[in-house]
Amino acid sequence: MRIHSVAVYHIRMPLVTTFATSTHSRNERDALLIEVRDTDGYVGWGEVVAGYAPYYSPETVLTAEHMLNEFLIPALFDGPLHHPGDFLDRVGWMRNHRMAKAGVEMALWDLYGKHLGRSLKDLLGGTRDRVPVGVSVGLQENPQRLVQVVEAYLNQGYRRIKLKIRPGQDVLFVRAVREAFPEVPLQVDANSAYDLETARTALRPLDDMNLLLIEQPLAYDDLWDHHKLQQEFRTPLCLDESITSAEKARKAMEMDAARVINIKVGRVGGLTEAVRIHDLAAQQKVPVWCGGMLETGIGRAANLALASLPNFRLPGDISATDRYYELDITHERFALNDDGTITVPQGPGLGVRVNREALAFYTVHSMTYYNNAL
Ligand code: OSB
Ligand code: MG
Repeated sequence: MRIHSVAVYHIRMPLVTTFATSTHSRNERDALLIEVRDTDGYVGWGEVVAGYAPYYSPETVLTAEHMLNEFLIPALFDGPLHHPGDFLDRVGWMRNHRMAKAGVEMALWDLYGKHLGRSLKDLLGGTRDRVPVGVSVGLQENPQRLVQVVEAYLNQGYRRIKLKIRPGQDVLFVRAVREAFPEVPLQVDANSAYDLETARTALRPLDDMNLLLIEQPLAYDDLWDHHKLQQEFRTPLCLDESITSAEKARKAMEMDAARVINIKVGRVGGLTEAVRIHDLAAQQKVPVWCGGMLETGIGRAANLALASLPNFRLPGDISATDRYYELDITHERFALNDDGTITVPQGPGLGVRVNREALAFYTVHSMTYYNNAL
């Protein structure tokens, strides 16, 4: 694959419902889409999941654009690529900026799959054609409202519910949902809203609510305090923000700081690293699941392919398209099957096609880079 040109689109899409976490609330989502074109005329797409502001990760759409413009796109133009791994080797010297790298790597996997006529699922070693999914429910005003929102999702067919929590909106809210739906697989996500002391006391009652897991209660880069907290809780702790690489995952598992791992392609620097974490966790008998960043159909297709690997043993935050967007960037829309799963795309690469009209509609600005060395 010789890269002829790269287009970068900064998109902003309205969300169907406001999404509030312990850190912020938004009713639209910013992201970058990357379109890589090679000299054989094949096109690959990738999604950079960095947001408008550094609430979840230090990266933003603008830091990602800077990295693309200055370093990542020049690396793509620096000679032929035989595999997405060649690109990773060229940018291995760059510290952090994992979401920016992951977006480019995703586009290369799509391109690579199209060249070979093989799906991303097959290329990554996926073993299932449909994957169990759940829904991540943002913070709601009061427990009654939360129960209503959860009920609506259960009626749509979701089989697993994740509740966002934060200090003051935790135990009473979770208890209301647990009492209304005693059997539903339930988990919570604090997005780092507590410290060791406040978590010990505030989250204690959650340990008796039969939760699948408690996600990232403590600092976004912490391992050690999660280890300490885990020793006092029966409920498995799951790390999201803290796991930025396979190396971090190894350390977290060695110190019993994560009995479950949320894998997000962007957060860990791409699909290759995501598979590495999956494999490492499988060796340690630690279950993983696929997290979400409110992706468009592009990132969602990649998540589905990844979640088809065997150690993705818990339902992912990969909801149907209509949970997020009225009009998506891809022609394909993902729907929930009757068994609470979503079907993994089968076509070459990501297996989705971009709707150019929708793309133009959502684009804030775009830039095309040409390979001058050709
Ligand atoms: O912590 O999992 C998170 C969205 C933005 C930032 C962080 C998180 C989330 C989600 C979204 O929970 C889940 C989804 O994409 O459905
Ligand atoms: Mg999370």
